[in-house]
Amino acid sequence: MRCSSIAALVLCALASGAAHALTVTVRDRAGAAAEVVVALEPVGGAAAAPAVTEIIDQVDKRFTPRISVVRVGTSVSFPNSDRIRHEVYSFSPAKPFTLKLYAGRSAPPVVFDRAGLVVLGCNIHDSMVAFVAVVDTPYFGRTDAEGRVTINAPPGRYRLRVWHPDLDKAVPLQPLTLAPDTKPVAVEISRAPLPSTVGPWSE
Ligand SMILES: [Cu+2]
Repeated sequence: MRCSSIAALVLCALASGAAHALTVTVRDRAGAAAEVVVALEPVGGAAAAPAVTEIIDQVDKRFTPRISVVRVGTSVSFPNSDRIRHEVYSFSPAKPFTLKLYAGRSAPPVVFDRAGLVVLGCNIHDSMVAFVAVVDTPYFGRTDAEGRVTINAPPGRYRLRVWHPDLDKAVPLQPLTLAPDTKPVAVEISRAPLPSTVGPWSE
């Protein structure tokens, strides 16, 4: 097939599985919602992926970044850049673990091998909290200050996942077929008035 006419270009894009850029905008009552996790989960599962490594640092008694999104199978290192020791743990069913009191880079990386939400804490400093959204897809991102994220994914059938720690109710997984003419998606979220619990993860 020669990719010269517009129609042929579209067919060529489909045939080659060329990525389509989907823009998702997330708002709450106050306006743009930043740092919202957005993932396109392929219906029928994602293809196998090479192992990746991410970093969640600890600086001034804070995890940074506070909200991460990683693909299942990602290995995360937890360097401690403070001059005091931290003890990183999670009780979350998707990945319970404890990195016993440590300094520097001595803690072994943790492999996030199950999809789901992992809440991180420090056994010494109660105010330290962070979130790892583990998704079964390579197509994900977090919204910027304008509440916007663009995700490149091949055409196909997906479920759109939206999550933020301050949600007061889960955002239902939304079926979405990605095609060259797929329009941008707008999502409205509802934030808990006093975020004291963790926003629910959609199942
Ligand atoms: Cu600590």
